[in-house]
Amino acid sequence: MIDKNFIFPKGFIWGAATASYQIEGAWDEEGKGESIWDRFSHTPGKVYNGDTGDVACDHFHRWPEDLALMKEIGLHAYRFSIAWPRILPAGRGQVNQAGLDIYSRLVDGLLEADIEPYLTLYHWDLPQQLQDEGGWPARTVVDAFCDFADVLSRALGDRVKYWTTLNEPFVSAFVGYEEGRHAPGHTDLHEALGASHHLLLAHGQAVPVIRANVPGAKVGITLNFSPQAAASPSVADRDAANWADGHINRWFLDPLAGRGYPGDMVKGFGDEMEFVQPADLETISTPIDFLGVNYYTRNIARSKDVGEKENAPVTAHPNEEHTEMGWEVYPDGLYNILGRLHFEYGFPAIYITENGAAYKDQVGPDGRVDDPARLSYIKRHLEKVSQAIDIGVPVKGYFAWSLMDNFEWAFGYSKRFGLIYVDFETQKRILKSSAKWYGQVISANALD
Ligand code: IFM
Repeated sequence: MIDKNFIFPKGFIWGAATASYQIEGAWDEEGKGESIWDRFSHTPGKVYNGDTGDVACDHFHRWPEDLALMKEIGLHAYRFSIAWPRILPAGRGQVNQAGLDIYSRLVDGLLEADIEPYLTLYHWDLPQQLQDEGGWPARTVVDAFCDFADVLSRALGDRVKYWTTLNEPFVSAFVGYEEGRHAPGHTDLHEALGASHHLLLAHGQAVPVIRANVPGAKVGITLNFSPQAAASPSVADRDAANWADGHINRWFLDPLAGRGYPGDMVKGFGDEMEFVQPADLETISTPIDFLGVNYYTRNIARSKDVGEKENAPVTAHPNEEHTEMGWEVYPDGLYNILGRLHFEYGFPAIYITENGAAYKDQVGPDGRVDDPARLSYIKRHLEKVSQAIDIGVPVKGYFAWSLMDNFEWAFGYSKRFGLIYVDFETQKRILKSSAKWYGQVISANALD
């Protein structure tokens, strides 16, 4: 029985999300070029256990089966991303028709099943050839991205109405080019800042391209958000929280909202940022139709500059509950971030494009996968979404991350986020109990 907290406004969209490299496999089939994640995962020592996305969930071949499972859950919408090197194996130029056909068939299948496609152009699998030309830190990537957006929106724009340019540019730029934990594995702040600027510019330049090709398109971008709590009231910890907020939340949000790069961060990075050209910020702030919000956890910020002894005692304690990623379960953070986005920034519409949790799921002796912790995680976050809607935040839909267990980047297959369990040896899929519960929530919120 679904209680009244789970009755959402009419028209609210219920979906689940995936990303190309995490599920498709078939890394070198049907004319696909190499991506930075192919190169990275094939480099020893980069991914846990030496795992790669070569096969992943074999969704490339098994998508009809996955589509049937989406139907069984009752999803209204499916958020997926396009492998850029399947479409343009060298990043630009020659189009691989076979690559376009694959996504075209998926889109037709979704529409036949009454599932709305929400397409993300870029979820981290840059063509390796573009990386060889300098990758995101090089301005030439911007035009290449716009060509990619043009080819895709011409091919699928008659059927796909919801377009997201980028997923989590923070991760592409800083985790890929500064921390080096993701492809291409560089550790250079200047590169990361250049990458972040060119990602934003590519987004801003692609928005009108998509709109020109897709009548009635809804175009947006997805950012990852994490509220920051100072570990103590000390000045140092409060500064650390403000810095982390600037880095993770404001660095992308402010330019998109037409406020330019946050001044405190520009000063703090101490970089010349010579790559910012006149008019770039105007392009970046081209109005969007929706903002995608990915939310998993909050962060407790503790200054590194002040020794534990000098610092005030930690007061913002993480609670005891953590997911398998070691991330604190903190549903209030979603409510806080939604309120902030609405009242301080005022985007016309918001979708929760990712929210979910990794746990150690196991197949029981009866062949079922019972995942009460994930169910509870999603339930408590949905309650917060509902409360945010009650105070006026225009949240239009929710996408669980993820439709199915998949390749969790540098963690390989060691973390399971899916509503659907995947046995990576046999490729057998099993709906977890959270998927069945989610299906009940969806049917209690029928579209008509
Ligand atoms: O798996 C990722 C996804 O690709 C982007 N957002 C966070 C998820 C969990 O780490």
